Amino acid sequence: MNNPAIATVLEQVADLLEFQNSNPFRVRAYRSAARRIQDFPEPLSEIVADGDRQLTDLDGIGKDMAAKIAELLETGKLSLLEELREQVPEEVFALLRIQGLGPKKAAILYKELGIASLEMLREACEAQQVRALKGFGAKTEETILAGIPLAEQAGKRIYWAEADQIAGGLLTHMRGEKSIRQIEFAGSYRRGRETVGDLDLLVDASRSGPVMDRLEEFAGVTDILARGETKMSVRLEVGLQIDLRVVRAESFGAALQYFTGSKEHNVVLRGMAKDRGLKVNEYGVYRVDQGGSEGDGESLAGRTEEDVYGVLELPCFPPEIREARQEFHWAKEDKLPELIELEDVVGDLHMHTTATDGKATLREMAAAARERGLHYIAITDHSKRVSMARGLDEKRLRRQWEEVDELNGELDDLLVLKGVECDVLEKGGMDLPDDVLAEADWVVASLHYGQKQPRAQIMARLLEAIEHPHVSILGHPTGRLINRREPYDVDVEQIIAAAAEQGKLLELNANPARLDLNDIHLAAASRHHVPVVISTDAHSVAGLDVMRYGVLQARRAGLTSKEVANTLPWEQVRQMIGNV
Ligand code: DGT
Ligand code: CA
Ligand code: CA
Ligand code: ZN
Repeated sequence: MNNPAIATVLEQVADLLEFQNSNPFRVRAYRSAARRIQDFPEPLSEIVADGDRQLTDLDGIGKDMAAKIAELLETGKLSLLEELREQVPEEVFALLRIQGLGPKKAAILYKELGIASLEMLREACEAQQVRALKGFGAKTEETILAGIPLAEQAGKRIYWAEADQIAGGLLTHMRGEKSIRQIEFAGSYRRGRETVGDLDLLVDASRSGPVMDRLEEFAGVTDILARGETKMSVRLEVGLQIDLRVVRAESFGAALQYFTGSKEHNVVLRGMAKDRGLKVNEYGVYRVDQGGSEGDGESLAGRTEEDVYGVLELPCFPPEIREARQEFHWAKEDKLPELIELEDVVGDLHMHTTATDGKATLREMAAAARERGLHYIAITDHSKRVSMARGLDEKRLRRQWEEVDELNGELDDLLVLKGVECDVLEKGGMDLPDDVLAEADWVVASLHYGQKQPRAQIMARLLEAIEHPHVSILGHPTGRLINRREPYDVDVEQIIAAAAEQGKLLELNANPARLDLNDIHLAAASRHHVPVVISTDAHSVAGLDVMRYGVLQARRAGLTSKEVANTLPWEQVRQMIGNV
């Protein structure tokens, strides 16, 4: 279990304790421990494994908390959380997922109106019963109602990055079973979707029994939902379901193709097969006149995915583009894009330091970027409007730039750019004077306030920012937070058109909760020849490692390295934005 996962469990404990109106000090202890652990630079498991050190050496971690963490690391579970879960009706957890509805308010809804599910909550809001409660009001009621759809989705799907964490641990665990010859994840996880509904695991093994036993033993498995001859489903503590299928070697490729999907991609594939008198299923490719189900005649292919696609004279599509959008068209034209890879990325143009809300200093970020082999980075701390993050005014910004100059004098393999993430103000206009922005190498324009304004207002602000002579790029252009916050009311097509006209760039924010722009918008940007920049928006050294999630998203959009500006040397990016 990694640090963020531990933090999530402790947050849940805090939520449930607060829901139960427990001692506020106890609630706070769990919350602050969670926050502390979330960004702790070293895996706690290493501290526990090290005989010379103790978890209690960490600030804010007492003896009791250390024992809880040790239990989590050892078993993947926390008995306290399970007890709390038994005391609180399960549906109530769903209420806690609504943005702006904390455990305290959820408790009031439960006690006063008996609300224990999102459906009941929706009805109560629509009947205007919620606004009558103490501390709620009409505005709160509206916000709650608007947040219900997202909360419904959040209950069913987790971030790809979280699924990846679990998948990695599961793979290591399963490999301990020696009879496994091949093992691969399929489904939305393999396709790299932003969120994953469940994990589909495929195994090639001589016997299924030992493989299934092994899955049962995986830490964190709480329920066996089904176990048959070749299929098994389990549920993990975190709520995620895992579907396991054990197949024979001669069908492994066919099963991998089938269960990778997407459903829509498979529909097109089956149609193409049919036109050739063939049938594709999870066992192989068959001639229709020879039956076409398992055991019916000889399959023409099935051992590998390449074979399955090959029989249909198709390339083995990268899983990321198997969504029945452009891939079959590309294949027909023999123009399958060579998708961008993490190694192509040579710069990172959005990151924060301790000058604002980052956790690492300028020098620490630069050192970490060098370690990761980057050639250039832009330091883009917040501007003054973001007072919560102690955003920079012109004076502090210029002082930071002096530090950057000094650092550049010492480094010969990394270029540090003078940047800023300048807020686009609620009333329009930039948060810093033009003469300051003119001095920057790189200006990210972002909107952090007034996100709920009507479309006309939002668009006016964004378009003005794009047209601003010193703005290089729009940061997280739609502002959505996956599973948590809807995008601003923005016409992305118009934004892309404006960026094309003004010679500006658009960000693909690689944070796994943002992934903003999304795949559809990125493909549109590429059609309009607007270069995309994949940025980490790192707020810590570890934050630099989210680049790979952004690259995955870019691949899903069919982007090659040519369409992503930060695969190019800085000199060329600079010319793109006319900063010469
Ligand atoms: P998810 O789990 O909601 O994130 O999305 P997927 O794509 O992983 O969907 P899932 O787990 O229901 O099924 C995995 C793959 O198996 C899916 O992408 C395509 C294939 N598949 C599953 N059920 C069907 C079906 O009824 N028809 C077809 N053609 N394919 C299916
Ligand atoms: Ca799935
Ligand atoms: Ca599934
Ligand atoms: Zn930022």
